[in-house]
Amino acid sequence: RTAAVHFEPDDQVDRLKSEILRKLTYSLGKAPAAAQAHDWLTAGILATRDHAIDVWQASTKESYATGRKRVYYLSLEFLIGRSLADTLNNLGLTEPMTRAMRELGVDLPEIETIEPDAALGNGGLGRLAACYMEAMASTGVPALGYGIRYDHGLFKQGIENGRQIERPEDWLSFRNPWEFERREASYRIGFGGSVAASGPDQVVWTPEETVFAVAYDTPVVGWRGRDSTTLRLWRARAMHPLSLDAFNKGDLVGAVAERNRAEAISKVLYPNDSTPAGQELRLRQEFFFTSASLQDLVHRHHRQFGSLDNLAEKAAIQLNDTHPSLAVAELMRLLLDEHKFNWEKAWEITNATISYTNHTLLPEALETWPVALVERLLPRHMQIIFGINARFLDAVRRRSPDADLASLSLIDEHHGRRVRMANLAFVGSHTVNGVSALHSNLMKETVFAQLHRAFPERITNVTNGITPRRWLLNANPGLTRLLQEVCGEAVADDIGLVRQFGAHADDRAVQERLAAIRRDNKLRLAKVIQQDCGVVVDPEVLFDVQIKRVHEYKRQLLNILETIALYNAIRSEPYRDWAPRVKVFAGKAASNYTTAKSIINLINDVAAVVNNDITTRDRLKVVFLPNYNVSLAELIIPAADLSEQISTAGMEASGTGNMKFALNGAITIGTLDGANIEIGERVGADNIVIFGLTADEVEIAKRNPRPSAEVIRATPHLEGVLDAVAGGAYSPGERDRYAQLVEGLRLNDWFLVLRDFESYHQAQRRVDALWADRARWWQMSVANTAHCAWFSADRAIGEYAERIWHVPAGQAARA
Ligand code: 26W
Repeated sequence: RTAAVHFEPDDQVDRLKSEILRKLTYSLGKAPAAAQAHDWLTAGILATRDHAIDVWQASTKESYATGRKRVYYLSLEFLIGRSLADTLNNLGLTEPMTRAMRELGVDLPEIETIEPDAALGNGGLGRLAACYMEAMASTGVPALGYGIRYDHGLFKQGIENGRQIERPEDWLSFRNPWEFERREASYRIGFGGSVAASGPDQVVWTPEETVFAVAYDTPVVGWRGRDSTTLRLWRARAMHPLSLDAFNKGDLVGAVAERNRAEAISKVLYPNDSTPAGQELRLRQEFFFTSASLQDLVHRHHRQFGSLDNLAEKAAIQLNDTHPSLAVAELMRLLLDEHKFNWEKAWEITNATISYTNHTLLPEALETWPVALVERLLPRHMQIIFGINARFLDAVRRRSPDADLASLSLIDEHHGRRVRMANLAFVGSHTVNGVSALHSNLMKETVFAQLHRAFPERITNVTNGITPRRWLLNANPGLTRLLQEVCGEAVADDIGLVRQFGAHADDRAVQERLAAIRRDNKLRLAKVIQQDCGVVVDPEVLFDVQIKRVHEYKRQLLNILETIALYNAIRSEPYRDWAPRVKVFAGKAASNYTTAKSIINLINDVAAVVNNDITTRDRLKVVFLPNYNVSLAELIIPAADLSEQISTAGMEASGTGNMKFALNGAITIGTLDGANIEIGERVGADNIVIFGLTADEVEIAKRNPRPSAEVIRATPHLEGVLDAVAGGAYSPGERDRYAQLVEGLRLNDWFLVLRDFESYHQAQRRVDALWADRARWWQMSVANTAHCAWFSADRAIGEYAERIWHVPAGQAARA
């Protein structure tokens, strides 16, 4: 499908120029002479959006006309980042738009950097959803992504005196030129109230409170503008924005109380990554967007096909983790109460339509809600959940009398009766998937062991993927040019072609080109490091990078403790030929996660000491870049030599940053965890640096913990490092600042920081040796890029489409 008429290059530039000027004049009401950078950006986005709309309407029209099956991707998070550069690239308009802007006196790359970074997500799960929306558009899978249009995305992180401070994020303050408000697509979302039986399986629910969900649509254009998907985000509005009663009595606060309560639902993203907030407002968010999305898709299906009997043939609903688990109960409610299906038929349709992706096995991350809360907020849904549970447990009991019903139940009876959202999602889905081979296997053995016995066919694996358009073509144009020269222009269309790059691993000319590209990328990053951290770093040194949410299981603490050991070693033998390094950290900590915040503080305190020590001056630097987000990742990843993927084995479900680094040619130092294992299998054991306990060994180590004191005694240098940290060597103004952090390790090394220390330290010395042999290093780098095409999101989406959704892709995913 061709999106728009193709023009000769010059015509195209002229056309874009006049489109931009029209937007500036008639949509923004600005004369070119008065336009500020931000006005040019908005005009550029609006002009680009017109081109996206051409694609979008063609896609939508086609999928309606042919009655094709559609995917509905329900996610409480979409971590989008900036959109202009990627949209232009996918539309093939980067060149002409750059020229058009230049002829209007505007530097496009410069104004692109003032586009706000849409951070409607916390980390991996949210970014995955964004990559998948783009990959579905690129591979021709008709799809709608459903989520919440938060007024405020993930908080902005500042570092003050070495400590994280949170500032509110405000991405909508200049409006969002990409979106379309759809007042006509709005639904009533009920809360509370009472229920009364009205038929054998039917109930009338009379909510006590009702809020409106209003749709905001954004087109997501795929590669070469062949196709597009839609991101539909819901905003909460009050039914009655002003209570006239209260207003007339002079109660001005009371007059807007309903409005405030309703609009609170889409006010702000919860900044928790992996621990449930447990607040009522969060449950309201979950139901709000789940109900709006299901009402919308059921309504549209009914309008298109006149019946819901064939819903499962035309709709695949994917639950991105348990946050939208209420979809199971809400779809049942719509089928039973509104469309008068009987229970059996409604259940059959629900189960055939829904599937669920699990993203974490950390026990503290598994969502549960008190039965009493669900009952009060969603009385009908609680009834339905009990109904599902009774039938499910009955069926299991009949089939296998010795089954462990207490652990299968949708209700946890041990902690004051709570609804287990993972069990609800699991039972309600036809397929449940993990996000890496190891993770999917561990699901079967641990958290979902009993459910897996009850449904041995249900769990499958789809290893995560990343979009190569954003993370290679756009983030790393230098490497992309080289790959196109070596593997052909078509690598952009078929990332699988990077495999040919592998044949050039020993080619000196290729190695030199790679070194020059990396150096340029490092220079770009060095400028930002100087601006944001006030530290001058030399682009010739090894850039050793760990960027991700800060969490104990990700073990930034292991990295910084080993950095201290290295610092001590350099100081005691300053004349040895140390591989000069800069340790780059970035990442946010949940605002209430004290230990993670203390780790950030320690990294910054260590940086202050190390960076001011003249003995280690040209050997070691430590920097913590504030406010990690998608845009910063796009800058950092192409500049990385070494990628730190050092989670405690068994704890990182997959990781996706690991894939981005490897595709860009960084060498991974990592544990055998998540997708690291699959990266290792593809790039080969010689081209990755693996250390530490395996997931099986971690299991054993946890059952039989070795006392920390013993581990410390057996590990050279560790005692000194811990004593220094605990004794205030890095916090001279507050000597016991890290006493608790270190005491925690000594008491219970739950994440095996101490246990894996020596192995990690040795692995870093192997890195030193590899770096010293630069030809070897570039060989490894080539192998990483050449063998990581499989981690393309197009491949992952192809697997979902074929094995879970049963939708034909428009274009076969080639990876
Ligand atoms: C309810 C609290 C909560 C919030 C977020 C629980 C769990 C989460 C997410 C599941 C955390 C998350 O982002 N998980 C990450 O998902 C990525 C995409 O699959 C994986 O690559 C990461 O390994 C996993 O940590």
